[in-house]
Amino acid sequence: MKELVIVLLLGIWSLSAAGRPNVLMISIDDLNDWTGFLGGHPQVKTPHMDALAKSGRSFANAHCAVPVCTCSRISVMSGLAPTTHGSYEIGPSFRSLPALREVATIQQYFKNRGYHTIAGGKVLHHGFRRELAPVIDRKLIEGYFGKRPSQTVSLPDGWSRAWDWGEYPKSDGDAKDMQLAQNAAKALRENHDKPFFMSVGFFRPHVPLLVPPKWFELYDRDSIKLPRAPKSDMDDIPMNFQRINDYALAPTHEEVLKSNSRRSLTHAYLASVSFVDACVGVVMEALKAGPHAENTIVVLWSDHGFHLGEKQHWAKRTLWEESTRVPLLISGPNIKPGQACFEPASLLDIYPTLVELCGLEPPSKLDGVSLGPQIRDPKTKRKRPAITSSYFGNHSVRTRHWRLIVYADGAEELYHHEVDPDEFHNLAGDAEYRSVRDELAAWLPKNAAPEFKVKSERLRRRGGKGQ
Ligand SMILES: [Ca+2]
Repeated sequence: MKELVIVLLLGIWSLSAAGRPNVLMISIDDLNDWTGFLGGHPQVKTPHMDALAKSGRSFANAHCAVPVCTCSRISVMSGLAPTTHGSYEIGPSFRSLPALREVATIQQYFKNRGYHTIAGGKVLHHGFRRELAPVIDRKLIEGYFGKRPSQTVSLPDGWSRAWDWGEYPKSDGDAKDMQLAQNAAKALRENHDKPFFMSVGFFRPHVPLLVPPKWFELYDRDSIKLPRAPKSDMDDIPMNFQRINDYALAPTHEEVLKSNSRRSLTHAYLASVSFVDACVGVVMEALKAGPHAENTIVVLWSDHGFHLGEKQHWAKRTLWEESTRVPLLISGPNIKPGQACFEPASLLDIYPTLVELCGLEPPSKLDGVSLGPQIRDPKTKRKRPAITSSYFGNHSVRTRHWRLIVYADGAEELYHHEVDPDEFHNLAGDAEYRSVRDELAAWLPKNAAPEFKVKSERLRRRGGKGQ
């Protein structure tokens, strides 16, 4: 009898969240490695994220599961790879994927275990709507786009309006991301009767690159360093990369050059990164000053990277470093500030990591692996590479020093990051590296789930409008 009571009590305790840490998950849209702590651009100013990186663990070799918004976010929230759920391009929402019908989002998983769920901004691309709506107990803000100017600001003729850029709105207070930051800050200053799982999804530096003037003024337009993008870089790359732009509304590199927009767009991206950094700062200042400073795990990530002309490409969807590499920061109670971790990590690892850090049992199926060992010691080796998939059948395998890309048609690229961080020299086919190639190829997904496409043409078109 006594044993039974203990078992029952333990059961009740394990279902209760009392005493567990809070989670503050900050996602950023289309932020590549242009942050101070990742060093992707020598002039970028991101003091708030740099401070967060210093306060815990920065995963400096972290990569998305899919280099496009919807599918990357679905992968993070489900903890499942695209090769399991079948979403490789914008279109299906979380619940429309047959493989995820019975799968809980990470927010739902924590809610089921006694957490109060708070969310706002762009978390899941399609939002927590319809049957997912009850997952969120408290909404921080409606939508994430914000006001658009009545006329375009800088847009060249013939470009998608989604790609406008410039000084808009006038002040931070009128910008949606900053309003979200302020609402999140308010909630962080409040007491809650149970632990919370707060998801804050900032939309910049996603296009349109519209942010208030002060963020443009942070940079001297004429002395901004442009990324290295030699045309000759393409000479050893298979032609199939060109299909990557099929669905996107991004301009081609030729269009950017022809309209003389390269420098202005780069300026606008840097301004947008600093603006979103300030939004992160508002949230982090409130956390530090509020009642939850000592008991909140913070995880900050971006859904994928972004090209600004490298490999003659703009935006995302490629399997190269600019598209797959993302900031991934984890800090909180019992996480000692320290060195960055250069072992490969995947955004799929967020789910199992948070479950472990909060002392919860993981769901039965997760495709990632907890980063707990690397949070404790950044030098702990990871055997498993980071896998990224873009469109069905194309995969990249990224280890500490190498990247292998294998396309659906069998074409390959191999890069040695120790000596070629720009991925300028494709070593695929070089007999000297055959064994490296084979070792990496052993990690390529087998039996990848076929691509699931939404049937509705209207939905597909709407999905295709997102970048
Ligand atoms: Ca995105």
